[in-house]
Amino acid sequence: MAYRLHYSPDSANLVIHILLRELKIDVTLQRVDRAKAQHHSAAYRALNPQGLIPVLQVGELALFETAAIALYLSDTHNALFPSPHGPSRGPALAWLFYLSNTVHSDLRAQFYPHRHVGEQHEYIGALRAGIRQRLLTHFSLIDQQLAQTSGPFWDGEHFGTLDAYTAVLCRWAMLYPLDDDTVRLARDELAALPALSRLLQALESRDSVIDAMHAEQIKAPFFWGATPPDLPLSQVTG
Ligand SMILES: N[C@@H](CCC(=O)N[C@@H](CS)C(=O)NCC(=O)O)C(=O)O
Repeated sequence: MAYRLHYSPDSANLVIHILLRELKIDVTLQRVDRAKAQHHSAAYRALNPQGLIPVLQVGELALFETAAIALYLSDTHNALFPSPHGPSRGPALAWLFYLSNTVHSDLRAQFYPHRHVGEQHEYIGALRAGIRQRLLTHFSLIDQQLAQTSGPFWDGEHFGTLDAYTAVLCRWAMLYPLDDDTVRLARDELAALPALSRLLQALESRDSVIDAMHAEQIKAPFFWGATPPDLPLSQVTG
């Protein structure tokens, strides 16, 4: 089966990219040039009608939505996520949906606030301050959940989909938006969450993470003290 990942460095594809490397799947990387708005082209919208990155093509299939792609990969490879009939499947699904439709969605609103309130700056400031608080609550909740495992991962000693997704969301929350340093989460705010910190530390030196980050022109450190990919700002997420 041929795999093709439509990606832009440090966009949501990073989660999928880590999982593909973890599963040792050969993938063709198809760069989407955000500066040229290639993701808004008719050709790209034929793959993802929302015009969002990423898309993973698997043979004739064009898959979009990060969590859905991750789950598809896990289910088709029987790895990185609890199997459909296992006892931990239900809770893992709940947290996957939470990462996707709450944490990731809040980050999207943080990066693109004008899409919610227009260009009126007084509203943007209030919206972003509110989202910042929400993000702290989300990561604190995740930390409490992670603290109940033997760690460092969501499934104790076994790395999986939830780990890659959580870590990438933490990276973005501390690094973006580049244009407003009052809304980014401070390193110390996440470092105060011990179980989450343990997860980020474990992923910093994991081969699949290092390989995916390097392929997306991202240099270490990837989480604490992270820097954006070495690209013109118009091509960088957030
Ligand atoms: N819900 C989507 C969100 C994907 C997303 O936010 N993609 C960003 C890049 S990180 C994007 O395409 N941004 C361009 C835009 O919103 O116009 C998913 O999970 O795949």
